Amino acid sequence: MNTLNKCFSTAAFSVLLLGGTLSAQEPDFDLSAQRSEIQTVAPVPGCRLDHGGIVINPTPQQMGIDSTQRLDISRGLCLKDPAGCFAEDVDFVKLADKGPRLEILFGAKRAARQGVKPVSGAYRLTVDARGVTITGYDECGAFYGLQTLRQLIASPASAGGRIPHVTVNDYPDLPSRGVVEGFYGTPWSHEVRMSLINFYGRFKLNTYIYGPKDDPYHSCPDWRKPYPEQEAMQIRELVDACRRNRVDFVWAIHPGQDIRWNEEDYRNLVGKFERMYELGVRSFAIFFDDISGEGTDPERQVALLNRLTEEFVRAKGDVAPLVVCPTDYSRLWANPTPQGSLSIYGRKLDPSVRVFWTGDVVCSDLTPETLEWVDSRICRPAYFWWNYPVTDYARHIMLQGPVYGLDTTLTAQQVCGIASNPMEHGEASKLALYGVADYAWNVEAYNALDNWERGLGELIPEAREAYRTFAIHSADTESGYRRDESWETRTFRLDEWTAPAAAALRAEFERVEQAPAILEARCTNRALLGELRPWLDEFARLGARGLRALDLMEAFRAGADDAAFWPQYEANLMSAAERRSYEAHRSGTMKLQPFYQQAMDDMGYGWMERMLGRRPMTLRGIGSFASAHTLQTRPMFDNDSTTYYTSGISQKPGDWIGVDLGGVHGVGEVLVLQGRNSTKDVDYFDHAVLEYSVDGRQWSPLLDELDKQYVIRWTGSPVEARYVRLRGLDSKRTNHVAIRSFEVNPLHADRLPARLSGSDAGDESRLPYAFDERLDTSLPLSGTLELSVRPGTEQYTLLMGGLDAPVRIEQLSADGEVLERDETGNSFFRFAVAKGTATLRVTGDVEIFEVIAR
Ligand code: 14T
Repeated sequence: MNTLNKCFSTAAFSVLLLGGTLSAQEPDFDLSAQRSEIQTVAPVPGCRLDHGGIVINPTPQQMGIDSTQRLDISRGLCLKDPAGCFAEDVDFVKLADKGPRLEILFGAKRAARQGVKPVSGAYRLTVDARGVTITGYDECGAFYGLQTLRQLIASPASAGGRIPHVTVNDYPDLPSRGVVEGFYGTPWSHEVRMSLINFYGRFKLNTYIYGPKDDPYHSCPDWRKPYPEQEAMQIRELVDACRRNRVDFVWAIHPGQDIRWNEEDYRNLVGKFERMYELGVRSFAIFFDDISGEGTDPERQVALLNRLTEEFVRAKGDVAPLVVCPTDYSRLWANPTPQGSLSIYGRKLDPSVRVFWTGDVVCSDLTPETLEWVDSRICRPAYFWWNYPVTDYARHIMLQGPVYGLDTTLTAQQVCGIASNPMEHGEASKLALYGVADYAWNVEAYNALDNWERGLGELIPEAREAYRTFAIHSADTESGYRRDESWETRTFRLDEWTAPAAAALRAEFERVEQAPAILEARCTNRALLGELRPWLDEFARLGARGLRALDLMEAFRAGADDAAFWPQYEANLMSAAERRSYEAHRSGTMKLQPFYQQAMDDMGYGWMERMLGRRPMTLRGIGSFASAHTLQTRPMFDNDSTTYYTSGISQKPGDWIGVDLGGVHGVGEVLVLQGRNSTKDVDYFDHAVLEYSVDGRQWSPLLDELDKQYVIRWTGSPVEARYVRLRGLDSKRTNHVAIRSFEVNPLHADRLPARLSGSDAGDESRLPYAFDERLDTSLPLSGTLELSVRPGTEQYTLLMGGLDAPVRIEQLSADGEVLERDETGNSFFRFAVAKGTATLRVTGDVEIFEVIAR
């Protein structure tokens, strides 16, 4: 039985995304209605390489190594820095006047003589018998030469301070490489930002765009106001840190939700830019994403950007060209016509302004096709805003997988840069940024898997293997931007069990269980550990229940004794609280948790069948969406109307969602509850038919022509069915579909021959859970459960859990005489029905999973 009463109110005007709640502003529309992700999971490309003990990220364009020759720097290097720019950047080497020289030079002419490519950031680095020479095309290039030297020295091949002779000729492929702090949710702390800025410098990322959606001074309501003293000081510090790391600090403003296209707001905007200029900011961006109303007018946006370019950027002389994020930032809703905003940008926007683009959908791959589409409209190479590893639409996940989905044939003529929008967990985003840095620098050589393998060692060298174990199982989004996960793990169903497969999986679950403690003990980046901890805690539990599931499978297959099996099985069921806690910090969603769940379900159903002497009705999701065949459908059957299954992709007429009962049963009642959270939600079939089938091919209607119905209930004289489904009919709707409950033959507490007595004996509405032939539901009892014994019943089996004290079981005659009294401390209790018993009484503080009569 379901509690239908919960959560029928609506949050119609807040932006709700796939389970996550956004909160910066509250636009008067539901953007998620249009959100759509592509649900195919591409495998991770690339392979692990042997780097011969030299690890440099990003991968240099050209590097020649002569390992037979070494330069000994153990007694220090003699710095020759004629420009005097790098004194603070050589802290990784010992300086000694008498040592071999470390010469750092830069400049277009000198660089040209050395064959250095004339682009910002390019450099040549040589290590030979005379010492180290770095020649940058510009100062930034020389700084990057130093970063390469730093990594060369730290590489295993340079052990003992004897570095191999090398010649590196290197340059970035894409001019802009970096990060846009552009997510909803808690903005990064100052410390995390400072740490990340150093990280950008070390890995040759040159851009940090500051635009956290939930900074009120970036967005509504306070974009017009100057930052308060303390925040202003911190921004000044960020600007300085960026300067030290040769990173452009780009300050973004998000004024579109309430901007008025008048002189006053123009002045407000310039005024704010002036205040930021005073703090040292020299690069600016304007974001018009996720807004509605007046602010979306592309003609006005262009006029503003052009005027700012003239009157602010050019007037100042030392301010970089503007960057804009259009309202049409993804192909999903961009107007493709010549009247669309992108084409207007193309015709009218000052050519110096760079334009963001997120791809075909909000979180999507970077492909030549999507760039061709947008570039031909905006008439310039787009600036790719990559919505990875951002998790603001699914805050329960932690993305630690390889960075892939970025085409390796692209050039700066197609894409002028890439900015990654990361997680609100800044430290934990570094692994992904390590990949973005590699890709953007050397597009063609990018090897996703190898980069990830290196990144793990860069981030937690003290416990790389444990980190790898966590990361490989913490990669997918389930229903957002799909990422491969657990690709080295093979799971299996109960009937596919083999000893070798079980041994391999056991070894992995052991690593899973142990990884968190190893990380806790060894990881020196405590800030990173702090971000990971809630996930690590859940990860260890996942490991433990996976191991116990493997134990149970063996016992089950060996035909374990019923009384021995039940308590172990029960102990490995997740309580509602455990489930909630896992849901909040999920990992292993692609393979590990589904393995556990499937194994428990398979054993539960199999065992129930043995206990009942017939196969119980089982519930498995089915449907036209790929995810309908995964355990993501479980929330439809969990008797909790606050959890739901979502298609995760758009619906089209004919799409359907339903249940496979595992066999043909008499179906007399069906109850379906549509929508994610309310009866006003947009994610539902607004025109549908409820159908049943015996074979899954021929369907007959139970209820036809359902019009805008969220709560769908059918009762009637039972039909024979194995499948029941809700199918969408003709409709213009393209939203996802969400279903909170899909119940077949729900038991009704008031129709059961049982009741609770005693004060606060329990929640009467949960009575059915003791009789529903399901092991994943239970009735919490604290008091007495009384039930009438059906004549002919010979034996009862009570399946219980959470016994702290013994439970009393009494058999009573019709006139109330106690015929038999037992006490048990066992969660499995089976007894014969005494002659003349009419009523059974169970008293105690206990969880009753099932009362089985035979
Ligand atoms: F500016 C854009 F390019 C962009 O991606 N904007 C937001 C961004 O701040 C957010 O972090 C990102 C990932 O969730 O997606 C954009 O926000 C959305 C997109 C939606 F499709 C918010 C709600 C949506 F329904």
